[in-house]
Amino acid sequence: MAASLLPSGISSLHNNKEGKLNSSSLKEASFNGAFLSKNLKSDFTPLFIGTKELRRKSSLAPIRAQTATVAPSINEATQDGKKTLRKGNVIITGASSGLGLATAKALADTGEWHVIMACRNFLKAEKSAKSVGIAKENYTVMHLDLSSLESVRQFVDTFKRSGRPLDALVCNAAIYLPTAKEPTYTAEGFELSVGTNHLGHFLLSRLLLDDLQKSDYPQKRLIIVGSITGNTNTLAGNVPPKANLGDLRGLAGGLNGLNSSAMIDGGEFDGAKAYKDSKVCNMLTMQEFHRRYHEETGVTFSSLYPGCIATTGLFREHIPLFRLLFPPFQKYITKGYVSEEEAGKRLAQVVSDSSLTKSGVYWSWNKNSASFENQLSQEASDAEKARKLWEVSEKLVGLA
Ligand code: LMG
Ligand code: NDP
Ligand code: PMR
Repeated sequence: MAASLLPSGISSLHNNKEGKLNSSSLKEASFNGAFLSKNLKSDFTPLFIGTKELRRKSSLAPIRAQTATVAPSINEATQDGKKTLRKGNVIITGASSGLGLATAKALADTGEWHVIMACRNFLKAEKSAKSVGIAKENYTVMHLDLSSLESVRQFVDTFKRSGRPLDALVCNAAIYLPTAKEPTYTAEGFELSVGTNHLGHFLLSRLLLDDLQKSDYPQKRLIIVGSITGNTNTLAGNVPPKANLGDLRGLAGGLNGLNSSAMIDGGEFDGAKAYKDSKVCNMLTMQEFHRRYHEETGVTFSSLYPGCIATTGLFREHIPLFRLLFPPFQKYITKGYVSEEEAGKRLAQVVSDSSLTKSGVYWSWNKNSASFENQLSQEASDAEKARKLWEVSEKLVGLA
């Protein structure tokens, strides 16, 4: 089973030599290969409600009165008789900056997507959307603080009440605390990096899987952003401190720094390691979703390394010298650098490109920005660890 999850074709490590891979062996992925051609685009209008949609709406009868927008059904006849697709609805967590914002912009600009920006800072998200020029009708900001499971539940509840179908969910938000000397904690008392990046998203995606499954969109996708630094089969993943979940004893103990360690493996707190560990959790979770739910739900589960976006807010807690040197280091030395805009296009492909439908894949890009199925490290593709992580995580977030 594990073997079927392993990417095929490419066996190379995803280090800075990616650009030297033979591009003929790589899957070309064009951003223009989205579901729809522009001329078949439909307006997002509540006037057309198909029978399938009506059935869905009626099952949500008690809350229909609060529903501001109703999506038209998947196929609706236009005046010239052609069948068109309604806009897709995608939730992107942490869309107020960096990769999430660039992805929101890329998807919204196609005119084919309505982006729900799931953000902890409502005002910042609104300002960011305006500053990059996302058209008003193409986005909605909704409050979500992933460092509170209560907030996650509230977000899901509000989203479900909106009556909007869900066609794609992008778990993108993350924090990185490389200079923290002591652990800090989420509302429920989990170490903040793993609590936010992994546990918050774990609960969110579990609670929204049902909505994805119900979507009548041709391709339903759940994407969890991973990273090269969590993969020890790469040079970047070998810069200390290295990711290592061990036997998950700290996580099983509640990650609270009281009766258990604040680190997943039970070790001493290290903020940079906690981040890398959380990325391993993200990549393992994607694969466990695939194993448990791909066949049953038809949802495509994916992860990716978008490239090193060395200028984002992710490094806000790092020392100023690092923030100064890191972008030129990545641009001129490792050549792993990618702009926010380019990275946003990559993630947008994983959301909507009709050639990236394969489930259980960790996507990466070579220098020419051609996507390929990358190989995860041994730990990040350990099926047994993924199962254990799933079971421990569902206990911690109150699902089991
Ligand atoms: C840990 O340390 C911390 O302990 C932890 O708390 C946490 O912060 C964690 O991952 C985060 O890091 C990491 C430590 C690893 O790394 C460093 O301290 C190095 C920081 C490097 C940051 C990048 C800046 C690189 C500066 C290059 C200047 C570029 C200027 C560009 C100009 C372009 C001109 C065209 O420590 C180690 O991994 C140990 C080994 C590190 C040895 C460093 C050797 C690296 C070799 C790679 C090339 C480096 C560049 C050489 C400079 C050439 C200058 C022209
Ligand atoms: P940014 O810091 O720019 O974006 C992170 C986003 O997450 C922000 O919008 C931030 O909100 C949000 N966020 C943080 N905490 C919470 C929370 N508790 N609840 C809700 N939202 C929260 O970083 P990037 O764009 O670089 O990171 C995006 C993703 O890309 C991450 O998953 C990261 O691991 C991944 N990645 C990044 C790489 C890089 O080189 N930058 C490389 C590989 C992967 P706010 O704006 O309010 O702070
Ligand atoms: Mg790394 C060989 C290529 C390469 C790539 C693609 C990255 C990506 N890094 C590479 C190499 C190196 N880095 C080398 C040789 C060093 C030692 C000088 C190095 C150091 C380094 C530091 C200190 N790198 C870092 C840090 C961070 O604090 C960043 C981090 O680990 O965040 C968790 C980081 C990153 N390097 C990357 C990428 C993508 C990151 C940041 C973000 C992430 O993984 O999400």
